[in-house]
Amino acid sequence: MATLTENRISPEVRAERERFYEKIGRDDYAPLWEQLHSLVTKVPTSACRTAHWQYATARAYLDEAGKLITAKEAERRVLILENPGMRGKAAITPALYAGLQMILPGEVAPAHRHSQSALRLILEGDGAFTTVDGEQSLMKRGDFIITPSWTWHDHGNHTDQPMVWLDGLDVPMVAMLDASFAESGSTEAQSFLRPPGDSALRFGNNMAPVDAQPTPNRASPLFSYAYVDACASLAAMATSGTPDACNGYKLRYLNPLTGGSAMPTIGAYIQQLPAHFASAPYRCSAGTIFAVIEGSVTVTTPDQTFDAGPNDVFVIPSWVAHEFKVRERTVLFSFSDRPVQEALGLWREQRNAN
Ligand code: GTQ
Repeated sequence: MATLTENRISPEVRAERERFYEKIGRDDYAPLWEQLHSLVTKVPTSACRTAHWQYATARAYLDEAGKLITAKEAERRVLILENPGMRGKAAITPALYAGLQMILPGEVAPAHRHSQSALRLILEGDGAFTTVDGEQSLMKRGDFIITPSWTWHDHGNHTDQPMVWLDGLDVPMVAMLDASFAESGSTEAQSFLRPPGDSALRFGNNMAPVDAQPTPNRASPLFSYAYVDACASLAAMATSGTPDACNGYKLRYLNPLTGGSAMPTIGAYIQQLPAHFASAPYRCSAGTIFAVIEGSVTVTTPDQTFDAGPNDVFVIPSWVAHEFKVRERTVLFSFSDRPVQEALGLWREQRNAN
């Protein structure tokens, strides 16, 4: 990058500096002053762009993928949602990965575990299952399900309908830290160690076993957060309260043992925008992935406006101001790296941002 002084220096000095850079470059040094301001930027400036994936298109591609490869052969039959500004990186924001996964009737996605944390937001289907560390959960549309770091997980579908969900993982973050570990299970499906619903009964009733401590992976002991429960909470907020000017009625999914996010690296949220709601412009430093569960929303940023309907996914990069407008009551799920930024003292937001 050109420095401010560049125009004022003589060609001789310029050439001498270039020779110096080349010489030190051979010994793996580089001059900071040539790139200081592109490293330490005044505001976030990654290549990440606002982008929108329509479900109708995604669903047709998933159908095609379903004919080309089985879930078992693929291990995970997923179409990665690649940010158009960061193609080839398997990233939807610099820190996070998103994909759409499909399991057809009778299929199995075999057991494995990895240091990456994963979340699922169920988009389509009713009654396929995921098993996490020996506990099976049935999945319904709108449910939020977690696969914390280093937990065994396999997915399967004994229903007669395809099952599709949005995957969110901290893949780019773990790659940046060079902390990826993974292994395959010895069997396709795990054996059950606990009955279905066990974790919800132990930890989901505003109680916890008396000596329960946060686990080393700092993830919630609840694996599944049912959409009906989230809807009931949102409805209560909407019945007796005013919506937040930027967020409407917004809840975060939490780890009952810590009060923190359900997983340490990814925060997940659900919000209801009441009929005719128009949000105040808002931005924050956590690039955020949204999925529309109910209704539809017109999203406006300084560069673009688009409409997102049921099961559509869109991403708002760090520090991009955005406004939501809805006609009917709309429910949005979202996830971001906010808990990481908060833990490190980096997270910022600006309300009424222009
Ligand atoms: O379901 O385990 O989208 O391991 C990417 C990696 C899903 C999964 C993804 C994975 C999974």
